[in-house]
Amino acid sequence: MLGKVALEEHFAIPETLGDSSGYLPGKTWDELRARILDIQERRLAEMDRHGIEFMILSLNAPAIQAIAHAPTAIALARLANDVLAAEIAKRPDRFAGFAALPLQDPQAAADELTRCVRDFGFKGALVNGFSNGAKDGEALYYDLAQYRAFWEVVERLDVPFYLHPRNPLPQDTRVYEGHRWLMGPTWAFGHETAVHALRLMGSGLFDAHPRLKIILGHLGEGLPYSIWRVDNCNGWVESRHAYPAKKRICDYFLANFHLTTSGNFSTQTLIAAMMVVGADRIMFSADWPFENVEHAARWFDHADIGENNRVRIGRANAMRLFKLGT
Ligand code: GRE
Ligand code: ZN
Repeated sequence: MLGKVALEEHFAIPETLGDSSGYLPGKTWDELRARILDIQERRLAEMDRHGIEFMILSLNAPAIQAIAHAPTAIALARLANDVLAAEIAKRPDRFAGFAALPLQDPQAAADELTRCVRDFGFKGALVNGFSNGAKDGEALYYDLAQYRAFWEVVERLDVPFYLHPRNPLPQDTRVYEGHRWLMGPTWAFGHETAVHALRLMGSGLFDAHPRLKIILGHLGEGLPYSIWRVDNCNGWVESRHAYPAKKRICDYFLANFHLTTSGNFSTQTLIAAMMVVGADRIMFSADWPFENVEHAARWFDHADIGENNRVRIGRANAMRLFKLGT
């Protein structure tokens, strides 16, 4: 399919490059480093070769989120967003951006998002899970009360917020002890991110700000497959849910969330996600440079979902959500 839009596609700056090492075998590092630092050469060639017209670019992970010292996080987010804006300005016909945000300081994050949307035309934010807090071992999840004013700004700007994975903090990884292969994209990323999304849904955030749009990658980090049980377990027990939100969790999942295919090129899983959230809430993505654009595109272009759904998921949904080409 020509004209695809992709939106979980990462770059790095020298200051954040090291955060992407160690996930893949050592001998692949030279290749990954070359891929992730490039924007205008190899990336555009991959896009041309595989029918991707437009990419919304984001900083690598965990980058800003893992910096416990808020002033440093604020300065580095600003630098990364400035670099991204300059790269996009070279090819605004092919690239747009998601802001990196220093959520260690909610007000600074709101200000930075506002700056990026207003001055650079960024399409929203991509945030790598919880932010490290100033206290040792502190993980700041965005359902916490101190984030409500930030979310109000996101809703007012009317831009999506991509909740991207990161690993849990070392002290929260006991279940993976002796099984390090489960860390990162294999399993820990998805689990960490799914729980964060459930926290947002159960917190009442979307009652207060019903127009928020949250994007999850990897076909929803397992949630489409599990959301029914979240709402319906122990169905014979009355008022068994004790969370602040007013509605069922699936009501928020269907109203406030969008999914991408990043790194999850399984037709069975895509069809399951389509049956839960509908084809209008799913968008094509690759997860370059950690996954291959070629693998994503070859799979998607031939997946047995019908041409109508392919156009919606491959392009039209993103054009509408991000108001592209208007
Ligand atoms: C990512 O998408 O951010 C990612 C990593 C590390 C390994 C794989 C992966 O940051 O998809
Ligand atoms: Zn990613």
